[in-house]
Amino acid sequence: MLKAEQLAVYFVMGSINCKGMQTPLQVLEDALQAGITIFQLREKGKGALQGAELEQFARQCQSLCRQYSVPFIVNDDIDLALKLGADGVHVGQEDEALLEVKQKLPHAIIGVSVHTEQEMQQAVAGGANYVGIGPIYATSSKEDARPAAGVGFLQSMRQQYGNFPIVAIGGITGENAAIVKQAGADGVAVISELCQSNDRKRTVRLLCGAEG
Ligand code: 3NM
Repeated sequence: MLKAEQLAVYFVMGSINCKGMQTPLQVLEDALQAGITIFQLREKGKGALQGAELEQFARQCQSLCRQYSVPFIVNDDIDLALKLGADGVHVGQEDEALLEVKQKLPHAIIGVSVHTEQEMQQAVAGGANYVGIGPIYATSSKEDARPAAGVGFLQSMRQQYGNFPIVAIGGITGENAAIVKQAGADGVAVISELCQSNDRKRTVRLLCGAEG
């Protein structure tokens, strides 16, 4: 249902992350054209869309992702994911319990953020399809982000969990992506690096770990 390769370049975005000349939908389409492999709608923070506006925006994102055959994942909002028939959801430790999420969305891709061995163990045993580990480096895109953890925890989870799909997040750029992948991540998840890029094809290549 989810291949680890699909995590390679994981674009996370909400409308407030796009402050440049392009609209959020233009940013998403450009990123899809550039070759992102999975997309997560994370509509959070001050000024985030809500209700009918959020639903409309989410449907537009979903439709773009479909055109490029890229999985469309919804952050946190299980009801929205259900309503839209999203390909998946991503939940944190504070969000709905994994068991409930699986009951509500038995066929969806389920990602869980983990920060400790215990959380990792619970996510894997509970049937998560992939885990997100972060923040690896300092980030300004998440208000309540924990301190940067570096690649140590990621490395040790890779060693303990064989080929279980892992995506790394937090402060990842074209410059440090190769280090993160070497440490064991199947892919890198980014907000700023793609939202703020002037050349998304090049950014995607760099995030893949390829030469610019
Ligand atoms: N989750 P950027 S860090 C959404 O640590 C998110 O779980 C994180 O944004 C975590 O690529 C983060 O701009 C923000 O650093 C990532």
